[in-house]
Amino acid sequence: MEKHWWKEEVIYQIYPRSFKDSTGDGIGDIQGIISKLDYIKNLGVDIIWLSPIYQSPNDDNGYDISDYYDIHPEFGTMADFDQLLEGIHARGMRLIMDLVVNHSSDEHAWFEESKKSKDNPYRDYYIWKPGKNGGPPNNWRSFFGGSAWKYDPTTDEYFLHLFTQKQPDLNWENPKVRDAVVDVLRFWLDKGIDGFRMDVIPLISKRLEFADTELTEFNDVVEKVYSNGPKVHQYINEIYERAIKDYDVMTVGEGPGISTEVGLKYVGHDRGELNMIFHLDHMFLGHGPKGKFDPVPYDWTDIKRIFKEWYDAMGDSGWVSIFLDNHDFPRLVSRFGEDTKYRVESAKLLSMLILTLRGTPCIYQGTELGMSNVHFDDIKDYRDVETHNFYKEFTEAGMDPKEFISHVHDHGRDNVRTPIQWDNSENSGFSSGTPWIKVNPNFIDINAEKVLNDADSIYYWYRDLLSFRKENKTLVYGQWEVLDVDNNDLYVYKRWDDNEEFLIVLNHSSSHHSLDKLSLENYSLIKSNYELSASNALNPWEARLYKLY
Ligand code: ISL
Repeated sequence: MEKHWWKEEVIYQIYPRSFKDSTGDGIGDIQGIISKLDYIKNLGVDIIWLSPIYQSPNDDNGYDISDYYDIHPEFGTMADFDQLLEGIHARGMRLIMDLVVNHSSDEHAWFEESKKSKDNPYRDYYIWKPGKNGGPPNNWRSFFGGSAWKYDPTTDEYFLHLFTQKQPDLNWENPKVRDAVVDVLRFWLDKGIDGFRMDVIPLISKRLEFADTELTEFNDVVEKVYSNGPKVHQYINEIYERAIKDYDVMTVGEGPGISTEVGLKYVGHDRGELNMIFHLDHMFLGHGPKGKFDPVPYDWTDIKRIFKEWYDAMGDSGWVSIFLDNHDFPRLVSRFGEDTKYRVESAKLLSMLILTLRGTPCIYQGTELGMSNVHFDDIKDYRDVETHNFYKEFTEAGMDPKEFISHVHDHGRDNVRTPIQWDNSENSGFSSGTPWIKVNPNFIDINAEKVLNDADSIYYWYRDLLSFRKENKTLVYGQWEVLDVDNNDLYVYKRWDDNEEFLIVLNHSSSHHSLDKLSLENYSLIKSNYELSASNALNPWEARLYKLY
């Protein structure tokens, strides 16, 4: 097993809009992040991943970039960015940026040129096709609802957008596009950043037949039609060879559609592609044929099966990141834990899971506070383009708006985009102005000030486990084996190497359980989210970590 800093360190994701506002305009910004760097450092994380802060019309909150070389004024200036990078490095941390190059904004200068005429020099920067039978070129659907093609009357053709209509897909077949991406990479790498999180990177190579698909499950379409196209590895390898490999940096690819069968092609140590991926199999659990607002049941045995499949698929030759939430999914405590009676216990249990599986842990902002989902009743309180597009689509197809909102409460992306709850003052200390999205009303009870004053809080539990992981490389590189495989309430597994062995016992249920079946005589109990006790009786959501004598 190759050893690398990016396997040993832990990522903390910041969604800048919602982190901390320094100006009072209601939008988080770079100076806000700078003011909280000591807070982040004290938590014990190492690598900050910043969601996009570039120029953007914000149709998809910055994942629609109109200038890759400039900072959006609502976040600050390039001087602010330089100060941030310096502040992060001065504290011994690293910074990785979001690279969104499957698509740009339709307000990017390239697209504005591209749409002007069929012979414009930028025409082939994007994917244009004539219509078919009076409609779009094929039946592909966008991730955010509706056709993946938009008609443009200027040239009487359609352009491809796998996300919103304001996110046209770039045409990676065009070498000039790849040159332009390499330039962007080198610009930021030369500034001294420490790597990239690559947005929807398996989507960059298209299947050029643009054939209709007969698949009906959206997740299947993503995997078999949009992702893993014929030249994807060639393109990723090209940007590695022409930019990444000259720097000591890390890359993590966001992996919709990357299955265990193809995972190693992206992250195999000898591939010259990515260091690791965020595989999404466990995050897409519960998404029905029409996606997240068309939910289907699943349980913990599914989650465990997926972790096992990925561990086996990677072996000692590849690497993944371990995470249970990010800016696209609900709060982990609400989705995988129990966010009322056992909120604190279950949040602690989930953190033990993230920090003891094999892979680079990634923690989303606010998770360390135990922040939970928000339940707005009015669609007008939501900001996410995905929620609004599907609200229209589902209610027009006959779904009761109340039912749709209940799915949003469970799955909507705004659950994790409400402002960070710094204290119990107005607007949760996030902003002196009106926040761009309402604060979760539970900020009175759940906030940073409170957890920092409570030695038994989720925050200090994270801090303790983060430093424990740092001191015990067995938890990073060691082997992993699950002992009680089909148990839907208990997750029991070992991590070991030549020097140490740890046993982790997680009761991910609100019931009491007994450990009588396990022989624990040779183990000492090191950590529990309840009082340390030799008893074999597990409390609801109890998480224990034992060490072999
Ligand atoms: O959240 C999802 C859909 O409900 C995911 O499918 C998500 O769209 C997918 O993982 C791609 O996400 C990334 O690219 C999008 C952007 O909106 C997301 O925020 C980003 O993480 C387009 O850039």
